[in-house]
Order: sequence, then structure tokens, then C-alpha cells
Amino acid sequence: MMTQTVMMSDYGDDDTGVMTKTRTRTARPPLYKVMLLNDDFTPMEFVVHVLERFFGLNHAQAFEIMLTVHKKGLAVVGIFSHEIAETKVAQVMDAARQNEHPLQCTMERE
Ligand code: TYC
Repeated sequence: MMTQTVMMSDYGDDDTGVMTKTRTRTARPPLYKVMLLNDDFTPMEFVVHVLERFFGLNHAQAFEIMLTVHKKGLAVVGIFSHEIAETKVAQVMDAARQNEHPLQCTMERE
């Protein structure tokens, strides 16, 4: 059995009865937008494939985002922690390079 003694100091009360503890705010880790950029050469089917493979989108969702990029020039594909965002960007850029497409993927702090 565990026993525990709670002391005045645990409440920030020193022996004079003066409160000395201050609240510490814990910041949430920053998030990053991963964006896909349009170009005139990457085939639409390749972009759809990349979105399905690396962003867990179904075919309809992937096609819709691809069309948004095609029409507007860019779109946010997802929002992630720094490490996950870097991995997604690297996966897309590697796949584009391996297939000799100029597709560009970037990340930006939210
Ligand atoms: N604009 C390209 C085409 O007409 C298609 C495309 C869409 C390319 C999205 C890149 O991120 C992109 N073949």
C-alpha cells in the first residue's frame, strides 16, 4: 500500500502562509500545413495516386484536391506536426523525382 503526506508547500503555501507558486503554461507544439503546387506537366492521375498513397485519401477526395490545385495553383493537403509534415513532403518529392515529374510539395507553419 502506498501512503503519501501532503504538505502546505505542495499548495504553494510557505511557512508564513504566503502563496509562492505560479502557473506554468504548457504550449501546444506548432502545426504545419502541407501544400501541393500546380505545374503544367505532372499528370493528373499521378497527383491523385500520390494523394491516395501518402495522405490516406479515398479516390474522390484525392481527385477533388488535385482539381483544386490544378485550378487555383495550390491547396493545403493536410495539417501535421513538424516531423510528420517533413516526412509527407519528402515522400511526395521522392515519388515525383523517381517518376521524373516536376510536382512540388512544401510545408509552412500554421
Ligand atoms: N496541371 C496538371 C495538368 O494539367 C495537373 C496537376 C495537378 C499538376 C495538381 C500538379 O499539384 C498538381 N496535367
